Formats: sequence, C-alpha cells, structure tokens
Amino acid sequence: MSNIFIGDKEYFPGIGAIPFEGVDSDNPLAYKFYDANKRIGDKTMAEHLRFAVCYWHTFCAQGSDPFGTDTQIFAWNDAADEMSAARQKMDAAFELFTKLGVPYYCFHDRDIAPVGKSVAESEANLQEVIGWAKQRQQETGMKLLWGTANVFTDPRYMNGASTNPNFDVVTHAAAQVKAAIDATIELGGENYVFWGGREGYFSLLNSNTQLELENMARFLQAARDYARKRGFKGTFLIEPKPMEPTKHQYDFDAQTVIGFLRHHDLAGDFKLNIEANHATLAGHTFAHELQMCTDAGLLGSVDANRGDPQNGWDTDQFPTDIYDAVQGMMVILGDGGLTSGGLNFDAKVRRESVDMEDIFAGHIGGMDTFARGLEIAHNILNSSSYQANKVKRYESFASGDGAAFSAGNLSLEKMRDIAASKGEPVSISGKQEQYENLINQYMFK
Ligand code: XLS
Ligand code: NI
Ligand code: NI
Repeated sequence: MSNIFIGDKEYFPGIGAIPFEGVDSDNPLAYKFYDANKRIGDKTMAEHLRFAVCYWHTFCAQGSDPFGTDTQIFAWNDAADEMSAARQKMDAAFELFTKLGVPYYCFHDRDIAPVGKSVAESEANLQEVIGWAKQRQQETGMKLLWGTANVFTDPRYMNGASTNPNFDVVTHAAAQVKAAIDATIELGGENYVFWGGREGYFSLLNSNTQLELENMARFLQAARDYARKRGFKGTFLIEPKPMEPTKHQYDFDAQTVIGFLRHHDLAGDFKLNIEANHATLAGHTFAHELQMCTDAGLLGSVDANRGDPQNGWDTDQFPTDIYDAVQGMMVILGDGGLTSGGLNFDAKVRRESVDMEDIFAGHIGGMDTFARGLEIAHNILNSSSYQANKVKRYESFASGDGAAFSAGNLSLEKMRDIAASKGEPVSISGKQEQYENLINQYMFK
C-alpha cells in the first residue's frame, strides 16, 4: 500500500486508496458493489452516481450532541491558529476524497474558512482558503458539486437569515451569500445551494409570514441576479426540510418549494436538492420527493443519507437501505439520470464511531448502497415488465375520449354524456403486491 497524502502529512495513515473487491471480499475497507468504471446502460457507475463528500459532517462536526461534547479527535485541528487548522483540514479532506475515489465535494463557507471579526475579514479568510482549494482541485482532479453559505449557526441568525424581521441581519446574510457565490464560481462549482436552516418560524404569534416569504423570494432573486451577472452558469438548488431547527420551515417539502419557485419566477434557475432524511421528516418517502421534482422537471441534486425509523429528527446517517436506494434510483433513472447534480453524503458517522476508519466505512457503505441500488433499478426498468405495466395502467388516456381529455378537448358536459352512455366502469386491479414482488425479485436476481 502506497502512502497517499496531500500537503506535508498523512491524516489517515494505514488506509490506502479504497479498492473495488466485490461482494465476496471480507475487507471492510473495500467496495463490494461500487466499481467506478463498470458500465450500467450507457454510463459508468461513476458517471451515474456523481458522489460527493460533504465537508461539514466529515471534517467539522466532532460527535457532539445536545447532551455531550466532542468525542472525535481530529489531527487536523491541532494547529497554532485557525487559518493553519483550515489549511490542515483541507489537506485531510483532499486526502480522504482521493482515497475514496469520489469525484466531488461540497462545503459551506464556514466549514472551510474561519469567521473573521468583520464582513471584510471573513471575506478575506474565505478568499485565501479558496486559493488553496483551487490548487488542490487542480492537483487531484476533484470538482466542486456545490457551495453554500452557513446562515444559520451564528447567533445573529437566530430569527432567520433572509426571513429575519430585522433588515440589518438580512444584509449580513447577503454578504455571506455573495462571498459564497464568488467562491463557488472561482472553484468551478456546478451548483449553488440554499438550505433555509432558520427560514421559518417558531410562533405564528410574532411572525409576519407573508412578509417573510416575500423577503425570501426577493433575496433569492437578488442572489440569482448577482450570480448570473458574474457569469455563473450552474444551477441554484433549494433544499426542502419541514422542521428543525425551526418548528416550521418555509421550504417544507418538494411540492411546497416547487409552488414557491413557480410563483416567484425562480423555477428553471432554481431546482431542488432532495435529502432523504428531510423527506421522511416531512412524512414522505425519499422516492416521493424525487418523483415530485422529476414531474416538475426540477430535480437538481440529492443529499444521500437516511433517518432512523423511530426518531423524529435529522439523524443524518449514511444510507444503507438498498431497498430505498433502488426506489430512489428508479425515479432518478426514469428522469434520464443526474445531470449537473450528484449524490452528496450529507451524513455523519455516529458519535460513538471514533476511529478514523469509521469515516471511510460510512462512505463505503453509502457508495455501495447506491451502486447496488443503481444496478437493480436499471435492471427493473430495462429487463422487467415494470414500465410496460405502468404504461398499461393509464392506457385509457392514450386514445379515444381519454386522449381528447388529456389534450384539454373534453368539457364536463361531454364527460357526463360518456359516463351516461358507457355505464359502470370495469374494476381494474392496482396490482400493488405484484409491483412490490417485482422489486424484491430483482433485488436478489
Ligand atoms: C441540514 C441540511 C444541510 C444542508 C446544507 O439539515 O441538510 O446540511 O444540506 O446547508
Ligand atoms: Ni442536506
Ligand atoms: Ni439534513
């Protein structure tokens, strides 16, 4: 095993480039299903899945929870000052990206650069760090899937960022978003994300929700206009989440966001970034949220993770449920696959997982889950009767009066006359059990 390191130190010693060894391998640090160059249909696994590692969970969070402090000790934090720590963290990050063999990464401004004492100082810190990132990207071939601004951690954002009742706070959010957009452009980022962490309310009694929503739209329009003026060609993404940290978040779920984007003339420039754990918090499935986006032509990207079936919060666990991944990938493939988006592991290892290799195991498991999910979904869509059955279920709209209705050419009165002349419709089975059995059959085929 050859040592791989970026900069002057190896942060994950004893771990080399993660190989593909197949399902019979007992090596925990090897891919069982993710074989980057294996062709699935007309693309390789790597091209289909476009995996990304996120900076915040993997290199910043250290296992603290509301009841306890950090459990994970990271060598890259051991530095004389914050900028040196940021530099070491970046070297550690690019080492991990390289060893995993992922093509993309994602960050918040505050993940990669320390906050300064003023707007100008924070901008300068970010600028400097972006210079290092650019160099590391050139050296390693890594690409930026998306950048974003953390406008929810700082106490000033406790009442919201773009939806804050105090305009002065809105301007600070603008300063951060402007700098994060600049950084994303500088690094060739393919998307720019808005997750509205505190864009919502805790109490209706003190909230003018109408004004807050209008302000949010104005803010997004201003951000778009600025980025386009600066030549950004990528996609803006809104990441829905129903709650946490606020009681009610405005970007509740996919359909809410789609309506909002269309209403404010943002659809097209903006698409959606669907996170599996946020889908379940909203009372939906991952596949449901993806489907609503593809129906609207607005699926942008994915935060691949999972929640815990018993817990009602964002546990951000690495995805391991292949059944779920299959159903997600069926929707994604049905939409023609990911284009500018990717599968970003917005996931963290458990607080009790304190070994450096655990971080690798989390990513390996997530990548294998989606690789296998991709293969199974591809087989279901291409080798089974699934698609034909679904088309058949709606065949009454393909010809005759049904087609005329679909084309908008049948009035209510005319439909009444058809009902009266044809009599009682035939009862047609939904055959849900057969669809479910088909998925299970292909899971193990
Ligand atoms: C939090 C969100 C966050 C976004 C980026 O729940 O998932 O991590 O992806 O701000
Ligand atoms: Ni996310
Ligand atoms: Ni989340």
